[in-house]
Amino acid sequence: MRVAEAVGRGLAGLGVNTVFGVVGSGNFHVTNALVAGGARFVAARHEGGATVMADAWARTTGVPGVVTVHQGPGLTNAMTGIAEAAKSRTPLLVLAAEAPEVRSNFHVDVAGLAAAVGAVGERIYSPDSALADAHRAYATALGRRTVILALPLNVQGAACEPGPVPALRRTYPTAPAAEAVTALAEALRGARRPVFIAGRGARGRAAELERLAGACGALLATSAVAKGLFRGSPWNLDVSGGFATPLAAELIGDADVIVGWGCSLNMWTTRHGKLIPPQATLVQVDDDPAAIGVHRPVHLGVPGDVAETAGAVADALGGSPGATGYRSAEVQARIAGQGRWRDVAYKDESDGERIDPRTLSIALDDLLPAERTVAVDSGNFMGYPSMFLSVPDEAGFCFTQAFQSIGLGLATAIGAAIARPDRLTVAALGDGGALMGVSELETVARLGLPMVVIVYDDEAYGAEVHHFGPDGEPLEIVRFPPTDIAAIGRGFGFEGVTVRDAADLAPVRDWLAGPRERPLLIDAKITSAHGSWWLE
Ligand SMILES: Cc1ncc(C[n+]2csc(CCOP(=O)(O)OP(=O)(O)O)c2C)c(N)n1
Repeated sequence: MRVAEAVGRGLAGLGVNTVFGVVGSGNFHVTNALVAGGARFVAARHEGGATVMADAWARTTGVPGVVTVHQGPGLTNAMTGIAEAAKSRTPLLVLAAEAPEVRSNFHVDVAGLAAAVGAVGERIYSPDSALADAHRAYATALGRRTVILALPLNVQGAACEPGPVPALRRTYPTAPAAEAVTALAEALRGARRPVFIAGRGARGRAAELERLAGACGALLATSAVAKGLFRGSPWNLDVSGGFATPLAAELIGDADVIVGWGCSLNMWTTRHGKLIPPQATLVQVDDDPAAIGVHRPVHLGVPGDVAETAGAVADALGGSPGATGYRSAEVQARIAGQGRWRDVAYKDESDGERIDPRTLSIALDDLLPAERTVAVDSGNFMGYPSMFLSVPDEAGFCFTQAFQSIGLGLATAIGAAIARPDRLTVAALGDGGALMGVSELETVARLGLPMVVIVYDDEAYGAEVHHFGPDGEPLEIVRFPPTDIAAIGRGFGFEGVTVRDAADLAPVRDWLAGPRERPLLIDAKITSAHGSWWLE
């Protein structure tokens, strides 16, 4: 058997059942071997798209994603997606063919590219070590790393005798130290206005956090990437940071103890630190000790698994009746009345020609089924779908924004849609991001994904317009003439609707009531008199 086939079959044997990619000569055999081993192959139209799809699939399923790319340009095309995944600590394995001859024009320094963006460089060293090399790379990815596995063409083509694939290692959650549990219980026992901010490391652990929050009277918030985690709790403040509602910002700003759970407390989650009151005791719980205190100094750092730590601290507090803490009837009523952005009064700036993005988002929130996955691109517009479209839980929001690249939103939606076919996937894009990632519209149509793509179309790079406009800078270089994006969608096989007014959403209602045989693209011509609140 050739190494390429042994590696593909070996990875399938480890449980790889879905692979994204763009196939060229260098990854043809390994990809076909994965398929022969039982994996589904999803062909993207650009390696950047393929990588982001695998990333979003991994985030949504909780299982490492796998993407396969051709040597040279196949890998360089994938680099933005790889950077996003690496910065997000997505478990992702990139199978990258490699031209080993250094004088070859197709040769690129794979390990150097990996290191440059914070990914791990691995390689298939020899026919004898091939299976062990692939196994090691997959196991590293499993530990929340993005790994580029170089597959040199000369080694891929060599014969090997594959032995049995060893099972993957089992790992167990990290228990916190007893002293740390006591210290955190002490801090919470004395807290009058505690707030929990849960990050991606808390996904899937809402029940344990809610039990502890109930015992100490804490309010609940998340970073953007964990949005939806506390859906349904009357104490849910939704997202902390730039996206926060005025009420969430006020209540977090009055906290006396803030605990970040699996949350890095970075500049976005804390509004560059301004959301964290200086007098508050700041605690960070993370199963990676190296993550503690990276973005801001904390008073107490607890290395430990989020669920294990929350459970141990709740037990330590146990016995006594739950403290009221921040949970007064008044706070509850305020959250019920003003806890969502759509509850915040605003002046509708729709003028018949262009629709206010808030009005559009609220109307879509009402129209679209609650069982949905929302994927959002980058740009001025991005707060509207992120905060005005509700999601059923943390798996219902996919936010590939660690690198803040525009153009990733559509591929994100595709990966999430494949991971959760039971939910309607909604891709929310700016016109800039939509046109940058446009090639994957064909992938949506070809795969028959029943997706809704909403383009918040201001005919500009709105983020730049609103960033530089107030200073009187010339803006011609970031404005564009009108584009009929609905027609572009129809060309790819979508149903296309242009929306200038809430009444124009009638075809969306019809599409939702119909068989949804073709995906739907909504080109919403939005107002853009000023920047969105989070940008301002
Ligand atoms: C790959 C990449 N190139 C450039 C940028 C800089 N940038 C940030 S937002 C933005 C404009 C995006 O425009 P659009 O998608 O239409 O959204 P809008 O800001 O208009 O809401 C640009 C160019 C970026 N973030 N990523």
